[in-house]
Amino acid sequence: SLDHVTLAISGMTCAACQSFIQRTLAAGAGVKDATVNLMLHNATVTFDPRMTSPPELVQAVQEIGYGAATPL
Ligand code: 9UX
Repeated sequence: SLDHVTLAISGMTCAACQSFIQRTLAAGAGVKDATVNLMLHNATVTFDPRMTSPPELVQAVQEIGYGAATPL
């Protein structure tokens, strides 16, 4: 079955950041859905826990230059 996690995101200041982070998360192996909320500074991700994990999702966001933390 699928798991859900909410990540706190920092350094996200415009809609292009939001789109970039959302597309990065959505492209990850095992990610079924990713929604980034610019105003709330978070990301909600639905994922297959056999294929990825919250620490891997955090790392993917950090690798493109934003702060991320889990769980929120
Ligand atoms: Mo917008 Mo985000 O001009 O790193 S893309 S601030």
